[in-house]
Amino acid sequence: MCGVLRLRAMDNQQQSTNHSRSSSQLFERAKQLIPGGVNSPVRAFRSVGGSPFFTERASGAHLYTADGNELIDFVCTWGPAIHGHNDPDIAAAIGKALKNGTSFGTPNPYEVEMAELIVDMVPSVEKVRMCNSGTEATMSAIRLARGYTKRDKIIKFAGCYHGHVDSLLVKAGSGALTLGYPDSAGIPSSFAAETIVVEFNDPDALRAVLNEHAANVAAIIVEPFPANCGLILPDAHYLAFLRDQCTQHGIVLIFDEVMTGFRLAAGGVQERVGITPDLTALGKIIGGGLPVGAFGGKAEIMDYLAPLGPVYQAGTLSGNPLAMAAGIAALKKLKTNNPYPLFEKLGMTIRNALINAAIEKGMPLQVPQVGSMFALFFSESPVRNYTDAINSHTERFTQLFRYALDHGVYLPPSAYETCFICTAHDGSDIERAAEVLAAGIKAM
Ligand code: KE4
Repeated sequence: MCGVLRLRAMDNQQQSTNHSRSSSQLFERAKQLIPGGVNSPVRAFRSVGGSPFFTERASGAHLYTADGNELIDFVCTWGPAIHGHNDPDIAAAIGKALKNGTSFGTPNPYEVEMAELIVDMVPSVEKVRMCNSGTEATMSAIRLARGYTKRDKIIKFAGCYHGHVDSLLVKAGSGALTLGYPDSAGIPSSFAAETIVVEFNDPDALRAVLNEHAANVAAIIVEPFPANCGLILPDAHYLAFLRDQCTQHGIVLIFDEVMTGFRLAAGGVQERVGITPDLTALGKIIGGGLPVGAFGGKAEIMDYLAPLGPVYQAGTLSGNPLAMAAGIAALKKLKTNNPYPLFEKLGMTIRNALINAAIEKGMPLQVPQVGSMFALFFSESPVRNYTDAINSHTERFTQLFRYALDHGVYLPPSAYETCFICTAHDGSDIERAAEVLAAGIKAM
């Protein structure tokens, strides 16, 4: 029997003794002041029902809620907490930097060290520009590709989410798909007209588009392992196919590794599969939990950026010393500890528990898993693209989400997200979570 974790039944209505306000009280106040009561839509629990819990603090792989509940967390703040929450080395780095001030608005030594780390770790990156979110990173990479090629169109893949960039919120995944509007309102049709959407893992579909539009396509942007409509694994050679097509047509290949960067390998997917994009968008882990994004790649392209070149991009807090210090500590820890073999082991533990439980139950379940990322599709066959994903039994995911939460395990509150494992899950947490998720499937 694994170590019993002190868990309390999940009850948002429960007023815990040592908390001045419950999640439901906080949510009522929030809804008066913040649209939907949240600062990012996917947090609203809209697709899984009920109201979101509020987290008061986090440590390791655990969240501690305003209702006095303790949860094993598989969202990991949507990816950044790869070392677990409130990592002592990252906290110490922030504390040390804080003594020197919070923001200078001038170049600072931290930015140089961060740039050196990224160039050292990410194979395709010769030069890099820091920004403040994944959205800024992909938005800037698209603008740079258009400025460099002097072409207007971009190609993205159905279900991929690249942040809330106007030109990329077209058949997008993550919260947009979760809430049912993958094509957001407020985007002029003239903008959307410049974005061509193709089904992932379908070479013929891309060839057909390129036959007609290649000469006017600036960039193909792709999550190399799409993880915003659940987790979709690329067919063998598909990423190499994208690379070849971009090379052949002079199109900039952008890997959006905001989620997979530093997670699936120190150098992200591009190190794992040996494919070299022209530009890479980064975020999440790179900030150690503070707001950071970055984009980088071939120096020849990056030098089109102001102040060297004609493509403008800027940010008041870009390269902020606190965020840089946190990110440097996070990246250095990955280089030192090399947690990737551990992630493969922990990921397989969870996957095997889920698959075995589903077989015992006689319930069709797909669990795509790569390293510290996994997702659940209640589907009779493997999910290879957006269409497969939206045709899976998402209501069964919701059932499992609720069971897991009631038993102290927090999965992402949407079937169109991916679960994350951190180093702090090792040991009793992964065993307990595997036990709970297997029981949840059997209880369906
Ligand atoms: P941010 O602007 O949220 O930092 O990054 C946007 C982004 C870009 N590219 C990829 C591949 C991403 O997954 C994201 C953001 N991921 C979502 C979760 N699927 C963030 C969670 C949220 O929107 O609240």
